Amino acid sequence: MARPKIALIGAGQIGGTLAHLAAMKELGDVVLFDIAEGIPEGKSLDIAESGPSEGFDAKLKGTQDYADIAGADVCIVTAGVPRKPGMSRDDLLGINLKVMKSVGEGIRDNAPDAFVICITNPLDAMVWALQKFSGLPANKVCGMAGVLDSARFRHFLSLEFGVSMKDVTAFVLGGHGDTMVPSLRYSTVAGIPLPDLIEMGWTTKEKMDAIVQRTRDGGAEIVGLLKTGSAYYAPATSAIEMAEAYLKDQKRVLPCAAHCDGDLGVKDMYVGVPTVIGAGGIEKVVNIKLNKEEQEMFDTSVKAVQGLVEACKGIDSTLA
Ligand code: A3D
Repeated sequence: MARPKIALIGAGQIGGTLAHLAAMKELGDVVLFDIAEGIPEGKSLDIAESGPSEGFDAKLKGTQDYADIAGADVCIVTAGVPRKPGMSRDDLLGINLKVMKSVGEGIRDNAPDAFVICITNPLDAMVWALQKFSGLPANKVCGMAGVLDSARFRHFLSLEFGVSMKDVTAFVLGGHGDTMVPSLRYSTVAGIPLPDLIEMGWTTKEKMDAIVQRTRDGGAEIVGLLKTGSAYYAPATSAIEMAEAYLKDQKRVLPCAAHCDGDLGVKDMYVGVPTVIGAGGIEKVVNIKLNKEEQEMFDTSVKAVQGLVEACKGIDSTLA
């Protein structure tokens, strides 16, 4: 049986890291596509040359030709520009929308059966536009943000509690932006919800609130430190977790930007919700119950995404 084919559209910081991870985990053969000549070819060759030491079997190819992604099982999209210090994700909308158009058409024409994971920001609006431009079924197109946001939340919680990250679960809902909704109630240490841990005196509400804020600002914290771009190791790892769930039909329950059509009260929009990812793509959106405070925060976040979607329609009339 042939190895699965993984197409990475965008060979920048995240794209290169994705290629390295996909090869090391032997998820399949990798095609790295970018408009920048030499970059995908150079990164592919460099990673392939790490194969003998690492001991993986995977072919890598760099290209500027969409024909090379033909028949891909998974496409992970990072094409576009990242933000610089002082920029919000939303500042990227106009330029990255144009990129989504060409990428969506490239996927439509060459890899229409792929499971597509978008990472390009502003995430929720870009994945919405990418699905429209590609015309792929909505359950086969999703966005990576929730896995990363909840990984950041889990990391900060494990530091606060002094316990293994493996025993911390965390839940983040809503759009990938300043309005994201990290949920204390649905986040646990070994199954014990955070509000119970506050009651037990293991931490305080103030400390939890500070961690929630640090999670919301997680991307900006790294942009501020790097100065020349945004995070790439953890974003790549998060998308690989989603790709692996699809390729191995793992039925993982992961938060991601999924198409909601009535789910959690959201109509025809992509927003961060808990999902089940397996061989059918986004097999299910988990319609969790929110309390009043969470619902208000979620609604604010959905409204922010809605504003960006409307802005996309204003820029490209084919989306209206
Ligand atoms: P970067 O290293 O600049 O790579 C982007 C690549 O896209 C570059 O190599 C470009 O040449 C290429 N590119 C530009 N236009 C096209 C095109 N039309 N077709 C194909 N390739 C093109 O950025 P990065 O890898 O650091 O980040 C990529 C995107 O991910 C940015 O939009 C970031 O904002 C976003 N990002 C999202 C998250 C989420 O959690 C959602 C986290 C981190 C970064």
